[in-house]
Amino acid sequence: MQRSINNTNTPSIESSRIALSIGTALDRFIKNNQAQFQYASGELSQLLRDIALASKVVNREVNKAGLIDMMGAVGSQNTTGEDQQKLDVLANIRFTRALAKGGEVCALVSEESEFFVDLNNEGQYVIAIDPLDGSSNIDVNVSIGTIFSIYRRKSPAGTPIQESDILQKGSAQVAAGYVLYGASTMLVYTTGTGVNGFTYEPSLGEYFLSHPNMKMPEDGKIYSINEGLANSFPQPVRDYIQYCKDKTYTARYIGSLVADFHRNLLKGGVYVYPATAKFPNGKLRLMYECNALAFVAEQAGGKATDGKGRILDIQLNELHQRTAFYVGSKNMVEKAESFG
Ligand code: AFP
Repeated sequence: MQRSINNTNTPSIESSRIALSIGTALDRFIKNNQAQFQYASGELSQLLRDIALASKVVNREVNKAGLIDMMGAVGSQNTTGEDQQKLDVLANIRFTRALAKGGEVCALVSEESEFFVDLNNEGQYVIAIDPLDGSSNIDVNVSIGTIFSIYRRKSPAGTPIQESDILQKGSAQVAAGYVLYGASTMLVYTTGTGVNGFTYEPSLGEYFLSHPNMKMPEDGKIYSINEGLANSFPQPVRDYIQYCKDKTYTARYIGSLVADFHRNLLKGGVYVYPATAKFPNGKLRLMYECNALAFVAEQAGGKATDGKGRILDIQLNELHQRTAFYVGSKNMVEKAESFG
């Protein structure tokens, strides 16, 4: 006689200790939540899958970066006679290729390219990406990341891409997120209905939901700022640093935006990159660094400003526009801003 798996005499599969649940895979999560998208056509889902796939390839390259260096420095040739690429160039190629193949993207803006890349006029989405942020940290084996923003184009599909499709405010993002290549690799993203984090399981080659519905603590005790540049910060920022010291806050600065942001998202803290003498408008790029993290921060209950106003409301005038960036726990960002 067949027995039901719910039979009370049989230990349920869910509670079995010999087969612990591995959780929800990214693919399934995307599919289950597809109906929440404003445009539930499946195209955005495919796009997120393409990003995840490219990130797995980049993760593989990042993991063996040390090995590649041992085999030949940048500028040399590999065994097949091809020029060896710097990892950030390689990451750019991986993401561009994955996004071009899918056909959902009409234009791609990347930190690695001066102009936008015209992909497929039929595509409904514009992507802004920093394929490998913090790449100066690669040589020393410190965490780095990929940051991405996804916009819906304004002009009709099938027509040539317009400037207004690309230069949209951050508030128009339909999805955004980042991949952190760290002690473990994580994909964190939002489609405007909260933030979810997935951890990569290398032996299965899949991301699994590990951080559902992430919330940034409203307060924190970590401040992340390149204090070595303090002499060239505006006085209010220097005053704020002094305030943090008076409060005996903890200083944590990796110099890898994704890693610094991710830590503060989990633990509570503030990241500040203000205007400096060298970068009077701030160093970080609005379109493919700040907008995405600002969207994630807000969706997790945090805050992101340029010291004066909301990052997501800044009008974009050029692809590689820079901005000052204050992001993190709501109360800490507000306190930093209150210094003027
Ligand atoms: P790289 O990609 O050139 O390493 O730049 C990284 C970055 O844009 C961001 O990840 C860091 O938070 C920031 O620069 C660090 O800048 P400083 O070295 O000026 O502090």
